[in-house]
Formats: sequence, C-alpha cells, structure tokens
Amino acid sequence: MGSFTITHERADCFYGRFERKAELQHQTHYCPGCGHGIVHKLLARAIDELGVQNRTILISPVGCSVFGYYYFDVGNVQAAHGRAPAVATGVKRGLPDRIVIAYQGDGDLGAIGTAEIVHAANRGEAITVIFVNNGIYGMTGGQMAPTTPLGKKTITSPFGRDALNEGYPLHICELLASLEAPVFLERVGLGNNKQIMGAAKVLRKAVENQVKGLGFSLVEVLSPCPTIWKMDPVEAQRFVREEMAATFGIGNYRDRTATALPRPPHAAAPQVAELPGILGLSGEDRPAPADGAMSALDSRIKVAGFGGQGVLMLGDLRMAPKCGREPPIVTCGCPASRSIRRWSPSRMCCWR
Ligand SMILES: Cc1ncc(C[n+]2csc(CCOP(=O)(O)OP(=O)(O)O)c2C)c(N)n1
Ligand code: SF4
Ligand SMILES: [Mg+2]
Repeated sequence: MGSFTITHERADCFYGRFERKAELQHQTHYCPGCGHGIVHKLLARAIDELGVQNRTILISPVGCSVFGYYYFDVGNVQAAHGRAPAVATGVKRGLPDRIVIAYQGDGDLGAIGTAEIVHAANRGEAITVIFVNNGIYGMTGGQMAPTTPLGKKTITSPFGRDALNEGYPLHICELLASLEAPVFLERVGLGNNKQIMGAAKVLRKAVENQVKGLGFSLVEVLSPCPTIWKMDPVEAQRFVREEMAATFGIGNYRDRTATALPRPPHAAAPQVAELPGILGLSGEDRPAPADGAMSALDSRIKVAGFGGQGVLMLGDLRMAPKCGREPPIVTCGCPASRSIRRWSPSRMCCWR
C-alpha cells in the first residue's frame, strides 16, 4: 500500500465514544447532511488549535444540538430554551478565566431567546456565541423560524411565509450591529467547501477573541437541515448557498478586534457564607422550632414555566437520586431525541 498522510482526524476535544444506543454507536444523532455536525467539527478544531479544551465551557441550547455535551469533552451546561446567553453570562462572570461558548439554533436564539441575546450583546459580555441558522425549527419537526425566508412553506406557514402575516426574516447580525458593545459579528455559510473553510476561520477567530479577553463575539452560520426542509443533502447545501445566502448575505458586520481593549473581569462573586451578611440576615432571624428540635426540611418543589426538556429533567431529578433507577423518559419522536441513549451519567452531570 502506498504511503498516505492523515490530514484530518477526530479533534481531541471530542469524546472518543459518543453515548448512543448500542446499535447506533457508529453515527451521531444528527441527520446525514446536517450542518450541526459540521459546525461541531469546526468548533472542536478551533478549541484544539487554541489549546483551551481544559478551560472551555459549552452552553448547549434546546434544539437539535441539545446533545452537544455528548460530543464535546469540555465543561458542559445545558440551558433552557433560548437562555444560553444568560447562562453563559453567569458562568463567565463567575469564572472569568474560562472560555464560555453559547451554541444556539435560530428558534432558540431568534424567537424565544431574543431578549437574552440582545441584552447579552448589549452588555458586551465576553462570551462567544455560535448561532446555527437553518431557517426552521428542526427538532420539533418544521415550524417556521424567525429566520425562515419569505415564501417558504413550513408546517406553521403552509401557504409560504408572508411578510404581512409572519413578518420578515430576522437578520440577527444586523440587529446586533446596531448595538455599541459587540466586538465581532459575522455571518458565514456551509453551502460548499469554500464556504466551510471560510466558516472555520471565522469560528476560530470568535473563540480566539475570548482567549484574548475581548468582548462579545457572535458567528451566525447559515446551515443545512435536509430532513426538515425535505431535501437531500446536496439540495440542502444548494438551498443554503443560493437561497439562504441571498436572503441574509454572508459577510462581516462588526470587527473591532484590532482596537478593542481586554474587558476587565467582574468582581469575584461572594462566598456562600457571606450571603446572609450581604442580605442583612442573621441566624437569629430564623424562628426556632417550637420543641427545640430540628424541623424536617420542607422538600416540596414547585416546577413552573418549563418546556419539554424541563419535564424530562424533572423525571431525572425525582427518580435518580432516590433509587438510582433509569427514569421514565417520554421522548417526543423529534429528530434529536430519536435513537439517543435514554440515560447516561454525563446527562445528569450537566444538571448537577
Ligand atoms: C420552553 C420551551 N419551549 C418550547 C420547547 C419546544 N422546542 C424544542 S426545540 C424547539 C425549536 C428548536 O429550533 P432551533 O432553535 O431552530 O434548533 P434546530 O433544531 O433547528 O437546530 C422548540 C420550540 C421547549 N423545549 N422548551
Ligand atoms: S432535523 Fe435538521 S437540524 Fe435536526 S438533526 Fe436533522 S438535519 Fe440536523
Ligand atoms: Mg433551526
């Protein structure tokens, strides 16, 4: 056999083995041709090249990429739908030396999470946001997203998106470019290999900005979702290259990396023991139990305002610590929940 050179291999910051059902260990949970797999690979390579695996914390969203923590061997937190920038803010302020990356879809960031992304950007939080715009709600089976192009039929815009009825596609980079604080905003695409190579450089830069201590960086990635757009992978790439790129444009919308000064870290968070003093409370404020004995801890929990992932989490939390048994998980049959392992210690770790 002739000699050969390996030019690409699995990034170090990917786990060597992904948590899947036994018969599906050979593939990820993403559909063939899905952009999330490509973005994961590019991001993983950037983390490797910058040598920051041991101090990176990835904030996973709700959407098809919810299981980012099955792939990235970094610190992982999974946020409620749309809240990744708020969670990233807390993590970064509490642990300023960590590289905090919020990863979000277009339903996650552009619909339910619009407030979070706008205010995190406006505060200039020193985080990196990877915004995967596939123009539709993938995980839940094809509802119109804020970024669905005009005229496109989805299950919630069956006659095609009409500006008078559903408004115009939301241009997130341009929206955030109206704010003073962001340091770096760029839109890239995965429409062909040339675009993917360009996206790799931009993703790396967005992470590197944080390594340098600069402020808010966001990369919007126009990305294929062949399954939900009912296209084969080649057609889905063409859709990104021609139709998504025509709707949104590919390019840089803010680059102040040459002039931005490193952001000073926020003051260290107080220790838990200091909190009663800060809140003006003392142990004497707490009424003593009538008979002098310790009262039982009131362990009632009220869960409010949670979506589907919260219900699953509640099952985990109620069942696992009590009996160590696998919780009864009701899957919704969406692409991302298909064929995942129903239980794994790493999943619990994310919530603990
Ligand atoms: C609070 C809450 N509301 C709604 C849902 C249902 N939900 C799950 S994923 C999703 C949309 C995801 O779409 P997107 O962010 O575009 O990600 P994609 O799957 O396309 O990558 C919705 C609405 C939820 N899980 N939680
Ligand atoms: S439904 Fe779309 S976004 Fe979700 S895994 Fe499949 S191709 Fe990717
Ligand atoms: Mg989407």
